[in-house]
Amino acid sequence: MLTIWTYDYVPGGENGPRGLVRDLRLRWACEEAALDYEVKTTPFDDRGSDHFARQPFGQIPFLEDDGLKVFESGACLLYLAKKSEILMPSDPVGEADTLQWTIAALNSIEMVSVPWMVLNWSDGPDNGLAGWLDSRLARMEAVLADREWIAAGRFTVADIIMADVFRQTRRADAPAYPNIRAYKERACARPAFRKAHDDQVAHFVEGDRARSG
Ligand SMILES: N[C@@H](CCC(=O)N[C@@H](CS)C(=O)NCC(=O)O)C(=O)O
Repeated sequence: MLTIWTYDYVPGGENGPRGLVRDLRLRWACEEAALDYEVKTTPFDDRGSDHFARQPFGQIPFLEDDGLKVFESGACLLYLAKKSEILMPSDPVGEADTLQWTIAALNSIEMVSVPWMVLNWSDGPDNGLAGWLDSRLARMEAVLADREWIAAGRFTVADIIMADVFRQTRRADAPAYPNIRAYKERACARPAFRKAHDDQVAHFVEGDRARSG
């Protein structure tokens, strides 16, 4: 049985992260591949030494599989992808394509979009990183002009990470990026995404009850 670890609580409200917390990536992959999993929690408020022992930055998600432990959502996704061809083709060409786009989502898009998002809080959307982010989004807009899914000619784990990176980046919703928006909508219409999303939201509602009770 796989265990996906997340927080017991994250702030709610309109600008809170519920529905965007990165354990969703792992839930989504397990749902797509019909892998059995459970969800366990670590405290959001008091991150103790046992949390840092499992995730050196005190973040979530992290994954356990029969004693084996993995952190970093990208590493967890690639670990899960080894368990099911639904997530990553086993032929060398399809596998390489899936790997390269998984890393591109993390290391070429998210590495720009997260710093942009942080600056957005203080300096607004047209902050000093907007041009850099726009150049990456414009390239993705062109790439997505003629493909339904990002790698291997079909849905793979690379779509889970790419679509989720776009979900976290409000700038990707700009009118300049219709292909990105359509891609994100395709991904989010998948039953596995909807289940993962709704389960995460319900998890944090339940967490609220536990805190107030
Ligand atoms: N690179 C990490 C980032 C993980 C991350 O940012 N997790 C957020 C939740 S979505 C978190 O734990 N934030 C609290 C913090 O950074 O202290 C990954 O992809 O797993």
